[in-house]
Amino acid sequence: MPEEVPCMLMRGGTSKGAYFLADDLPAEPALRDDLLLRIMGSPDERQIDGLGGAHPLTSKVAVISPSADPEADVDYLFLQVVVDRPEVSDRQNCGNILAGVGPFAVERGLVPAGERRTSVRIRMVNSGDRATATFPTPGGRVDYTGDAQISGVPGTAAPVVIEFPPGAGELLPTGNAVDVIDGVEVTCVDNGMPTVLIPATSLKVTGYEPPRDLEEDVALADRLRTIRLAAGRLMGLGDVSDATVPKLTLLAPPRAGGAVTTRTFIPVRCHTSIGVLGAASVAAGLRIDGSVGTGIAAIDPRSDRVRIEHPTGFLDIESSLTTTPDGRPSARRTAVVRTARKIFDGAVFPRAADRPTG
Ligand code: NQM
Repeated sequence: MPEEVPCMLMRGGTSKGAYFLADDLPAEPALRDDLLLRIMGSPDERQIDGLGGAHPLTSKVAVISPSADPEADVDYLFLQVVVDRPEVSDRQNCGNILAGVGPFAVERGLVPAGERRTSVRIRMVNSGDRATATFPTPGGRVDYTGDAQISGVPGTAAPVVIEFPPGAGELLPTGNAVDVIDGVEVTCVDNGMPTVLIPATSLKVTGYEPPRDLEEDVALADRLRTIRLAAGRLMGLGDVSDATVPKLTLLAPPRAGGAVTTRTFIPVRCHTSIGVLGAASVAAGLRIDGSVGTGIAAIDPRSDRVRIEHPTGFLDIESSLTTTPDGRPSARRTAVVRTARKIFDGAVFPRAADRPTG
């Protein structure tokens, strides 16, 4: 087992994670996951002995390697390191951590930098979907500074423009624009992140509460868990009791000029903003005729832009849909602007494996 592991800590969008070259980690998933738990400091709700930030949004890992796919430059495997359980999950993707993947690939020499900007074609291993990230590289070096501002991150930074071509999966995994679960009308949608859309008022909340208040609402947590377990089965995800997907997004009318207000559960903690692919799924879901967003969201049919309001501001998603020859809605284009920052580059020293006591 390596005593020190090359690692770059980066902020990707509104998340923070440890980025590794696949070659610097064990190839065997069980050994890799054991090492990552000891690097991040899990299981421990404070992650006091590792890099993790004691929240799902800051307990994330990206594993990058050159891609064998002719349409991609690099492969990106996302791993969620559970804070308080000895678990590492590859069952979800992460569009925020994705924002750091292109810059990391250039920094590590996997992709040559352009003279002004660089586009990196990324295969997202978790879902098999692709993305292209474009960011400034003046003089052949990644420049993290710039004037792009994203809600939930102080200050400004260089924009990372991410384009998602249509994915292969079903936008409506249950085949329905609306399903009724536990007496509540929901829309189960997947435009990169399996997500269940729920009108907030149908769970007796407004949808404008601060995340902490919602997290402390025990009755709400109970309802959400019931709905999530049933939705997971309907969406073909099987038993999701230990999975981080599907996410649950409560919808309420916009209050700040956007299309909708959201509170998203990931799936137990309430997101302080919203995930990128989660927002892409919300935006697509709102555009589907007859979805539960009808009558709640204000969607401008003349514009691709959907402004998703969330607890710390908003996230703009460019989203357009098309219809398949047999009449199913499907994503045509999804794009987003994020920012990323290199925080440190060096070596991380994993906590040693536990010794037997006594
Ligand atoms: O939906 C949190 C995040 C995410 C995921 C989560 C994400 C996405 O904000 O693409 O970015 O939903 O667990 O990093």
